[in-house]
Amino acid sequence: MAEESKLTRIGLAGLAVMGQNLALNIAEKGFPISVYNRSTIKVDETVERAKKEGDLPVFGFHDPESFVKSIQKPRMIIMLVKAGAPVDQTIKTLSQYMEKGDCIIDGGNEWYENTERREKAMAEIGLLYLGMGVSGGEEGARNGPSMMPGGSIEAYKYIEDIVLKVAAQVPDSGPCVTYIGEGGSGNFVKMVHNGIEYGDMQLISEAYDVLKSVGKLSNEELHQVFSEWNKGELQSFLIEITADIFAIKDDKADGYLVDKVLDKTGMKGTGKWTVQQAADLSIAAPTIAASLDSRFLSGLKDERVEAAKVFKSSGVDDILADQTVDKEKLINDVRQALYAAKICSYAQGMNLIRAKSVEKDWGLKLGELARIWKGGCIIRAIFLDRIKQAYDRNPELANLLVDPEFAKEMVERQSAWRRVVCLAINAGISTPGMSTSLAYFDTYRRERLPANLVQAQRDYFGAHTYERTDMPGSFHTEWFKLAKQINN
Ligand code: NBP
Repeated sequence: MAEESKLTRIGLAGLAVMGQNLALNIAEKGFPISVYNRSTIKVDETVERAKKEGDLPVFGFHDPESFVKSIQKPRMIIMLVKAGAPVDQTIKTLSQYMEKGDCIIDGGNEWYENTERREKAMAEIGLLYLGMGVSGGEEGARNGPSMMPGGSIEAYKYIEDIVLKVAAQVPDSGPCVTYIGEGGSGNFVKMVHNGIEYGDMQLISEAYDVLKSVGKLSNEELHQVFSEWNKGELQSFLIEITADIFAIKDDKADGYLVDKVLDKTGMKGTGKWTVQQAADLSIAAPTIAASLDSRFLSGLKDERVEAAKVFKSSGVDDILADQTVDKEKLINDVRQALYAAKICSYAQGMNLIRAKSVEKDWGLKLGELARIWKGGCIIRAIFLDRIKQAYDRNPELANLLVDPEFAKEMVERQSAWRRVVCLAINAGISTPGMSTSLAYFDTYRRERLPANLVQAQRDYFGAHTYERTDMPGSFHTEWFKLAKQINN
């Protein structure tokens, strides 16, 4: 491979699920690729797969030096290893053989500040750096993911022709990739994408719970309902796979597999980072936070089993049994509740991205982000086109909820949404995502909130001052003294 004519166009290090599939995708699009992994067995597996899947131009290397030297200059190397220390170790391993002007691209779910730290460190030795969030899981990586590259624009230009071809292609809106912005913006946007994904999954699971627990729908019926929903405004990857899941029979026992899956959700950290960032930036993201809390609570399986015993005799099960509902009406209501709550969740995610963009001066374009999420990624949905249009209509839109089209949709769906939340509350079924989304909507749309009282309390016990509705300035009142006079 050392001859100039035989050098590959790009390299990829880290051949687990994502790396292996992305390497094959790149090769299939006509870009010869060198591959490397710490454990060499994955290198051989990848080369073997490349042969089987059409003799793709994938060249495997067992040592980092020959891997790096097999790539044409300036060398572009994508890393897809576990975020954190493995990324630093891989950079150390590879960078010693790289030369000025070469570039490292981290395709993992990395914390954005780590990318910014590494970009600076790489610049000191003349290397370029990109943090490129990749979404779409195994299937997306192989056949077309959504990619969010941020960092060195110069480096992006070197890989632009590759990523434009490798990304998912959406008719009428193009490849699902764009240069996101400077620094760690690509990782940040990917992180919020994952936060939104948490929200979507939680809301879907609540729709399932209400339909199953209150509406008593069977798995066959749930399959039908979700398949039907996937033909309309809710059409999306997550609704599609949900419909599929309900149809899968258990291969180890009678019944459906979904009923045997333990009700305990794992997580890797991007949802938590999203909520932490929202708090840091004073952005309300209650739907995403509720999704995260639900994962925490799901993890307390043993405690929940005990709690269920404690409350069994207190009537909670009876509440459920008492419900009689019109199935068709319930299905229709839940569809609308899911859609309206989803708008709230996306509004929160988009506001978080905008707040960070302002803080970091990244100049992110929200409509363009909605465009590159239309295909390839886990949250891909027909609905994202609407979001893109909303930001195209008004790039300064304060909140998706007040876009005239979304506002109209929220109003049309609010009665159904309120019915579902009330029904769930009365049935003792928790719908934290749908309920908190409704509270977000009701809070955001109200001109006057009870925050006057909170501020009065703060001034009462802490002299924190308050503003008045009828005159400018900052005021403090001796509430305690006045109250004492009244009470005496
Ligand atoms: P994993 O996140 O499971 O990481 C496995 C890879 O990291 C292997 O190649 C492994 O090498 C390598 N690695 C580890 Br672990 N420690 C290392 C070290 N100290 N030095 C060098 N290499 C090391 O892989 P993945 O699921 O393919 O994900 C890759 C990245 O993409 C992650 O950041 C992930 O969060 C992100 N992501 C994953 C998905 C998904 O659906 N899985 C989707 C989107 C994004 P080894 O083989 O020698 O152990």
